[in-house]
Amino acid sequence: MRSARVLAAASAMSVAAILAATTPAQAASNDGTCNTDEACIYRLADYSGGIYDTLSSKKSYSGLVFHGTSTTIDNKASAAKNRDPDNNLWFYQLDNWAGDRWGVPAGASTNFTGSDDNKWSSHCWSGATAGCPGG
Ligand SMILES: [Ca+2]
Repeated sequence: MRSARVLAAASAMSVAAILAATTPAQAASNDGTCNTDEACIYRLADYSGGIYDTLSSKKSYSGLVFHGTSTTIDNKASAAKNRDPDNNLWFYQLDNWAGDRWGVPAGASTNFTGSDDNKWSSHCWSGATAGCPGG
């Protein structure tokens, strides 16, 4: 019994080693997965209907599309997650971080409701992005 248990433990360790070797260590922008440190923008409420995930602040959403689609994200965000545990994420009505804004605290998530639905055209992390006007 003792040797069988040791063998089982050794097999589990081999599997763990293989998984570690094939799993990317770094989060990747726009890979369809909302990773730590990313801003994740969703087409529909409750984090559904398409995702755009990025590690970067964006001064314009022009040309950016939801992962695996041709649907542009500009003026189409209905929910968002701020996976950065240290910095507040701000969304802006206009390009270049201008117009109305909505802040998502570090590590928080939100649905954009009412007149704030389908409104946003740029974003940045205050504290982490030079020139980001949010608090
Ligand atoms: Ca990602």
